[in-house]
Amino acid sequence: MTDCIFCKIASGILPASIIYQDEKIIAFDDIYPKAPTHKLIIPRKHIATLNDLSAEDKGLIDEMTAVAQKLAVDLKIDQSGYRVLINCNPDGGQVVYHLHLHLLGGKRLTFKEW
Ligand code: DGP
Repeated sequence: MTDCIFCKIASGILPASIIYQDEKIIAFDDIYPKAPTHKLIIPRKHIATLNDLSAEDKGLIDEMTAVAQKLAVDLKIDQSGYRVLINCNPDGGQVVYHLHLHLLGGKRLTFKEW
């Protein structure tokens, strides 16, 4: 997707503070952090929303949550706690239409983060 911000980050056209990458997944700092730790975990493949995840993407969410789990340990928020969430479409608060997990932690979270 040529005009997708997250595709541009995944392909290196746009800069980001990347903290993890493999052949399918990339993770980087959210530019507008809502918590002391706020990372985004995205597939390299352009998938607009959770609604667009198909059978051919089987296992992808598992891999993304496995990256969240690993980052929580690396960032030392696994024991204090964290939140992983996906916003879908306008009522879900989605702004960037490229599937992503938010990983939030480093403070006692409320539901005011969204
Ligand atoms: P959502 O509302 O779930 O679509 O969240 C999109 C997130 O993406 C939001 O927390 C801010 C972040 N974001 C938007 N543009 C950029 C960008 O250019 N770079 C980075 N690193 N994050 C971005």
